[in-house]
Amino acid sequence: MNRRMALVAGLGLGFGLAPAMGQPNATVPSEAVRYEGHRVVRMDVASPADVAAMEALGAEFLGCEAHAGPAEFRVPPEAMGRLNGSGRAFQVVVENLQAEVDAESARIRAGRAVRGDWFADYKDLQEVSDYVDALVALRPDLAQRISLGVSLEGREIFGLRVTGAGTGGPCRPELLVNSAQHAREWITPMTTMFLADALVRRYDTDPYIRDLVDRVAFLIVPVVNPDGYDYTWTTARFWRKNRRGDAAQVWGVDLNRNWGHQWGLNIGSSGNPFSETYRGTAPFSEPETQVMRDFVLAHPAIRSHNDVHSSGQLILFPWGYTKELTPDHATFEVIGDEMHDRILAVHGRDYRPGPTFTNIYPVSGGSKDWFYGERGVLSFSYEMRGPGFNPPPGNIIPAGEETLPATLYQAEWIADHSVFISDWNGDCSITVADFLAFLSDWSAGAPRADLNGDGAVNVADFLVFLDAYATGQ
Ligand code: 0X9
Ligand code: ZN
Repeated sequence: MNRRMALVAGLGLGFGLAPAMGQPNATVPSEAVRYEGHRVVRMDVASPADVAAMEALGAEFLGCEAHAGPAEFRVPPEAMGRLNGSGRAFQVVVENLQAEVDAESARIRAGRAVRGDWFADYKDLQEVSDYVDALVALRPDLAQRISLGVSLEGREIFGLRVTGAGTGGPCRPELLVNSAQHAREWITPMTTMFLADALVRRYDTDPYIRDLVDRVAFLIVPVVNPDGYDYTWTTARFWRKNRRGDAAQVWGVDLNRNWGHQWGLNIGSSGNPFSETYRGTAPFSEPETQVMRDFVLAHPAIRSHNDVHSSGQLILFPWGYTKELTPDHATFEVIGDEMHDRILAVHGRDYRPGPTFTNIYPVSGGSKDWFYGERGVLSFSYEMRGPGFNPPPGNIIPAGEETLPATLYQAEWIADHSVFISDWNGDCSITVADFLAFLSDWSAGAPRADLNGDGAVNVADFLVFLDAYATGQ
């Protein structure tokens, strides 16, 4: 049994569950969730069964996947006796997790008083938003603020579009990079803002960046889950989901189980509202995933996507819902391997590439499956470097530095491979006029209509066109 499944089937003592069972919710002002006396312990685990046994004791696994070797767990005070009685060997690495959370927030508050590098420490929602504005103000010729819609609690889901005048022409492909679907993964908006910062500030001096920014439009959405993200800053540091609930309590939906491709499977998501992988009541039941979906539908030039998560040092691609390989597996592997090599070359970190289902664990209703399965978009995720959800802030810049060339490679790949099959008349938009133009070439047997390249123009080519047309490719 993999880790997430164990968590769902077990006691469900995720960090995020504490507030769901307690008072804090959207309607009643609430006390911060505290981790007083919670320890973090490290031990050697031999198999996922060991992780499941620890969860049965009331501990939470803090890794991204269960494999043999050292693993860390959060142990609430009431579970400590059970752990001591279990006879397992362990080492306490954090005596009091609340002290860590307090130290983190004190450090961030103190850091605000000194002017310094924006990437020196983590930033709250307002600070991220302000930095988007600052980058736009710096280079209005390259960057515009975009507003995609609003969250469940009415917060703006914002981002920026970065592209140069350059030579790319009106058909330029778009790369969407988003982060913080999961609220507590604080290093992820820092990483995507690092990308935005590099594109804007290095455009004039770095010819590689300039060329890509001229050929590709970068759409960067740093916080997909602004309600959850804000909540991790004000109330519960380790909250994961959005803030779905009722007047009595908030349970939250895991936004990365709410996307509408193979949604609702019991492998890779949960129907239990108090699970950390709760999928919601229907595909796209949540405003945050609706906003992202509608944005993508309105941008058919999005050719590639990266949904940034933490942690575990992985590069993930579809599928998440099945162990079957996608028809584009070879392409995903080529791109994933190059991203891996580029990351490794920067600071020596090994981000293992592979399909979500086998490289981490089953995920159904995840964003990547929808992007690829419904839109034909080459969709990836990073699981950033850890440890856990609050790596020391000295990791922010290295994390940004190492993933930057890999994300630029994604852009390079789409810049080099962006022929829009269904833009038959070449006007950069895909409309019924393209359909009619294709139809006329196809029925005349024009060589150009031999889309599968088998030397004949027949119904198989028609189906290739139809599929491309339907998915905006
Ligand atoms: O469980 C998840 O959603 C991701 N791991 S995390 O520890 N960051 O929560 C894995 C996500 C795989 N990605 C998609 N299918 N989009
Ligand atoms: Zn995540």
